[in-house]
Amino acid sequence: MTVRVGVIGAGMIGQDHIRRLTEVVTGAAVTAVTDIDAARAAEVAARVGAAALPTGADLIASPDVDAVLVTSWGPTHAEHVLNAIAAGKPVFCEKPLATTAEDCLRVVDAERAHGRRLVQVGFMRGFDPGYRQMKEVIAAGAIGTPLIVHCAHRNPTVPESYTSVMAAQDTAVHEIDVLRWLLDDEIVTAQVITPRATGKRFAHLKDPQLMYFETASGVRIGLEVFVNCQYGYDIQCETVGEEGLVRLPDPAAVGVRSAGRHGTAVLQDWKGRFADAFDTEFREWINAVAAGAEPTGPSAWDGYAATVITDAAVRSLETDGQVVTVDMKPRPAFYGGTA
Ligand code: NAD
Ligand code: ISE
Repeated sequence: MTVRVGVIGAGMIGQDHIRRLTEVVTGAAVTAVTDIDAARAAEVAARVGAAALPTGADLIASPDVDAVLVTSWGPTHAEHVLNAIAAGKPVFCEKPLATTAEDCLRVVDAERAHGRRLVQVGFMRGFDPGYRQMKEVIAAGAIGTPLIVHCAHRNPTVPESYTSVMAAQDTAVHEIDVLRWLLDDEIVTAQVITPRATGKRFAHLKDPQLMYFETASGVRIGLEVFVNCQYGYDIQCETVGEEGLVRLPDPAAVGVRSAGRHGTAVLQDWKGRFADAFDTEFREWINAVAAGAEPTGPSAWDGYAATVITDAAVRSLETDGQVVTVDMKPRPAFYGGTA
C-alpha cells in the first residue's frame, strides 16, 4: 500500500521532507501540499505531481490524503494537529508540537479521546545511529548507572531573527527530548547561565548559554548551547556512569593529510548531520502508517514534556539563572505512565 501524504508548510524542512518521502522512502507519495504562500505551494506541489490546496483544513479533509505532515511555523502546529486527530488521520508534526503547554495538552486530550495514538512529533535524534547505540549501551548496563551527561549543541551562526529564548525553545529542545529517551528518566529542574557573550553575534542575543538539568533519579546534565561558534555544526554527548562512559561518535568522514596537517571536515548544518536520522524517522513512520499501526516515535506526551521543560529553561534565563522546577502533569497511562 502506498501512503498518500499531505504536507502543510512547504518551507525549508517541508521541502526536504517532501524530497525524502518521494525519493528516499519507499511506500509513500506526496499527493497534496498547502502553504499560506500559495505560489510556493503550487511550485512545490508541481515538482512532485501533487495537488496544491488552499488551506490546511482542505488538505486534511481531502480523500486523497491518508496521513498528514505538518511543517508550517510552530505557532500553527496545534491547529493542524487537532484537525488531523478530528479527521482520524495519522499526523507527523515537526517540532514543536505546540508553542504553549496548554496547546500541547489540548492535543494530548484530543488524542486520548480518540483512543489510539495518531501523533508523532519530529524529534529525530532518537533515530540517529549514534544515539541508538548509546541507548543500547546504557540499557545493557555496560557503563553502570548513569550519573552525569555532558553535551554541546553548536551551530556555526544564526540569523538576526533568532532570539535568546530560542536557545532553549528551538535548539536545546533536541537534547531535552533525546536525553529523556536516552536515560528513560524525567527532567525535573532547569537552570540557564550566561557566560561572557561572544562578539560574533547579533547584539540582542545571549550566546553562548550554559544549561543545567536534573532528572528525577538525580542525573545531572550540563549542556552548552553556542549558536555562533563559527566553525561548524557540532553535536557532542557523553554519558558518564558508575562503571564507564559512552560518547556519541562524530559522523564518519575521511581523514585528509595535506600541507603538513591531518584533519577531517566538520559538517555545517543539521540537515547533513542528521540526514540518516531523518530518513530512518520517515521510513519507520510510513511503515507504521502503512501497517495501520500506532507510531513508535516521540509522542504527543513527549511534545508536551519538551515544551514544559523548555518553559522552565526560559524562566531561568529570564530570572538570571535561578533553578526552576519543571511544572509537568503526571504522565497518563495512555502514554506509558501511571496517571
Ligand atoms: P520555514 O519558514 O522555512 O517554512 C515554514 C513554511 O510554513 C513557510 O513556507 C510558511 O509560509 C508556511 N506556513 C506558515 N504557516 C502556515 C499555515 N498555517 N499553513 C500552511 N503553511 C504555513 O520554516 P522551517 O525552517 O521549514 O521550519 C518549519 C518547522 O520545522 C518549525 O516548526 C521548525 O522548528 C521545524 N524544524 C525542525 C528541525 C529539526 O531539526 N527537526 C529543523 C528545522 C526546522
Ligand atoms: C533548528 O531549528 C534545529 O532544529 C536544529 O536542529 C538546531 O541545531 C538549530 O539550533 C535550530 O535553530
